Amino acid sequence: MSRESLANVLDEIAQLLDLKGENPFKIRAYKTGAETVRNFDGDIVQLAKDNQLTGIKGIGSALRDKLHELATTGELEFHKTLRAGFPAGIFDLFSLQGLGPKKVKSLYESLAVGSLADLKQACADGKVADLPGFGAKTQAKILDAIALKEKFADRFLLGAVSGMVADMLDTLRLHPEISLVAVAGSYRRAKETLHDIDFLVSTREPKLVCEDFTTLPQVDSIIACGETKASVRLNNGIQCDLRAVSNREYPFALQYFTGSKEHNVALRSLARKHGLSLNEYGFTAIDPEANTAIPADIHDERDIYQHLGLAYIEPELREDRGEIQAAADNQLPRLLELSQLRGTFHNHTTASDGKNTLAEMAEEAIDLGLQYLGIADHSKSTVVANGLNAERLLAQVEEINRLNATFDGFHLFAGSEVDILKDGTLDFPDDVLARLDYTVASVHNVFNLPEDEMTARIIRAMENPHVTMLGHLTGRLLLKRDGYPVNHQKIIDCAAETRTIIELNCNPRRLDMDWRWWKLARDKGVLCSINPDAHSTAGLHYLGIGVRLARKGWLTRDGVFNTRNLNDVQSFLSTPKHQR
Ligand code: DGT
Ligand code: CA
Ligand code: ZN
Repeated sequence: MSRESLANVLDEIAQLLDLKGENPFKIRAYKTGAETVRNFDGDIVQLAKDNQLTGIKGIGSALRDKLHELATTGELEFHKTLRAGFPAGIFDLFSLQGLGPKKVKSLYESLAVGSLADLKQACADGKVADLPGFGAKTQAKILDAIALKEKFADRFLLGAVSGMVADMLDTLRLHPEISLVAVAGSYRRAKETLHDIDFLVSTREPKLVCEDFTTLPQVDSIIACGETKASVRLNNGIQCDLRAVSNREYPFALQYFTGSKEHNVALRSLARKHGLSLNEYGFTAIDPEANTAIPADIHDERDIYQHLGLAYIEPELREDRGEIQAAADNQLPRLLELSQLRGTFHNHTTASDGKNTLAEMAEEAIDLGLQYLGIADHSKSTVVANGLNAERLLAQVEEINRLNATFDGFHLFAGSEVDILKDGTLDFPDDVLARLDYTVASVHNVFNLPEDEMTARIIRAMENPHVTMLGHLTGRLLLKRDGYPVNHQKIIDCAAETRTIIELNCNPRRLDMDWRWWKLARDKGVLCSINPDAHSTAGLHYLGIGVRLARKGWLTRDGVFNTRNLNDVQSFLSTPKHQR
């Protein structure tokens, strides 16, 4: 059992107890237990196996025994019994945006709604609107949430699968019959969400490799297993294909299965101009009579592009958005790399809704090799995240000053993630913001404005001389909710004019501003800051996925503010905004 599955069982118990109307303290104990398991600094699974959980804050004696049972047997009798009391489909209801346990409970008790299909039918019949505490508006919202869930069905977050993919790659590399291995498809192109994962290997024993692939520990069930291809479903639900080819075919297969489809279509039409047809097996002459030279020396993807007169195109750029012309003109950008980041902004601590202290966050940033870390806890209007008022914020600035005196070659920047209020004013007055090193301004409420009002609201915030950067532009939560409508073009123009940096929020659920806009922003001279929006030390590691999406947006070192070294950042921040 993994740490995550232990925590998930505890969360599920909390939900089930809630449905049963159990004592809130008992429910809270399971929720806290799940959190504790997720964030415990150490091998909690092993400790549970060894029955060594005594004395861990957040895990009482009842949970201790249950975790021991779970870790040793993979099951929990108490959980199974609870679950058996409800229809299996009820858990899908909890994942609907805006549907809490109270509402699920009343839907279940009053209307016997036990699945998404039941709920959809009950809404269609107008029964949900008649329930006390619901009404027509809530019913409409539930229908929207179901539609959203259906729209996102079978898609997964890039950030949620990357750890698993890396583990599988490591295992495949060790296989004695596999010489080359890669993940192709949307994963390799760093699409923010994926439908499936496409593994590619080269081998002389394709059938054997396909069979062995289906026995990887991450595999839940086998969909198909043939001579050169296998399809499986992994434990987390995502489908995963393996194609086995020869060494000679490998570069062609890698290029083909990396896609995108649109990129490949454009590349094939270029090949045709050279008299060649290109597919996953190789180049062939279109006209066998025409004496077309077939390249014999293709060893990797680079050779394929080169033969067509193109510079190598990084996978992230292969979306048919101008990369082929740029490669022909030798005008491709030299893409950003993780190692080029020198620090980062927009990070939370225990002062608001973060899980780690200032000192712990700083220590992690130092371990990551960064020269500086920007702190930006929530401001007072974001009450749910324990936002800071001016007094607490200024006390934090003092604490940051004290800590800074203890560092050598590392610096904390004192900032705030200040709320952009409904009218575009900020949650702190200018004289408070003036005491900070920098400010991230973000929208956290009143999402339902029309596009022009939302755009004007954000523009007003950007015009504030103290607003250094704009946080998560659209507020989207990938596979959960779409962003609020906002005019990107106008925001980018305003950012260029007011010298406001735009954040690329690296949280795998956000990745906001979207990669499709960065090329335009860069061309207009707008700087990007790659910000993890970390709510824990682990959250700082989101920088890696942020960099992949920045690359997808054609960003280079020059276009990214936090590639600058500490001195340059300090002098930038101390220069008045309009002179930057
Ligand atoms: P996904 O899986 O929806 O997140 O996106 P992809 O791009 O990974 O799509 P997938 O898995 O269907 O196929 C992987 C690559 O294989 C795709 O990017 C291009 C290539 N490919 C697959 N089927 C076709 C096809 O019918 N025509 C062309 N031209 N290319 C294809
Ligand atoms: Ca795919
Ligand atoms: Zn935020």
